[in-house]
Amino acid sequence: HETEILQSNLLEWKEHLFVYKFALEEINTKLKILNEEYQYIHNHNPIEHMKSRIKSPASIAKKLQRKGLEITVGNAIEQIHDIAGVRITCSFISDIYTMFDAICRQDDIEVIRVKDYIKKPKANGYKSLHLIVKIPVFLSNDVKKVKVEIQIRTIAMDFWASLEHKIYYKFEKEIPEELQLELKKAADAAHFLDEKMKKIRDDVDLFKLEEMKI
Ligand code: 0O2
Repeated sequence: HETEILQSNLLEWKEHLFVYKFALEEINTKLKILNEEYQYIHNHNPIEHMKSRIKSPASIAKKLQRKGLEITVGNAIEQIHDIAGVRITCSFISDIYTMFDAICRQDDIEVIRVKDYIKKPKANGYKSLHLIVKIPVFLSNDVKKVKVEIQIRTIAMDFWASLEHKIYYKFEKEIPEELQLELKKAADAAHFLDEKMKKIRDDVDLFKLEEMKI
């Protein structure tokens, strides 16, 4: 059913969705600049790697259906906030907030929503910082403010979320309680790793400082 709806309006969908690609390019450039500047000043790059994607019309239609909304371009633009998505993977938790602050300080970016699943993880253990931002895209006769979802997480959080996404996320049925518990334990283990690596980095910094004194 959803494919039929999409097929009949595919041209209209394409016309409205092409600006999201430009918005992603704008955001990617900004993030690359921030990362390189940070590397230059602090000799440390907060971004480990970055990935961006445009949601396909079929996935947008599925998400609209999941939300109980009619499959229209208007609803997609208004109600689906992650048509354009960037995932930033950072080395340390502090890098996540460094990037967050830097993004908030950019005059042409309007942060319209923040969901901090690091301070308040989801019940299954999911952690990530989610932002919805609006960024202007300058076209020949128009300026379009385009929504982009930015997910920022550490390598350990990404490891957990990527595998959990493959195994369980969007699982139609209820996950058995004992498996939910195991999943939560795995998330705790990922968090332990984040804390451990932070401690090791702090110790190395201290060590270097001591060496400089000698
Ligand atoms: P996909 O396939 O990754 O794109 P909203 O309409 O924005 O208010 P939404 O979309 O649920 O509601 O917002 P939220 O909570 O910010 O989550 C958006 C995205 O975060 C999801 O997109 C996932 O990518 C990711 N996410 C959220 N919760 C989980 C989770 O429990 N596990 C994993 N692995 N990822 C999660 P999509 O479109 O649902 O999925």
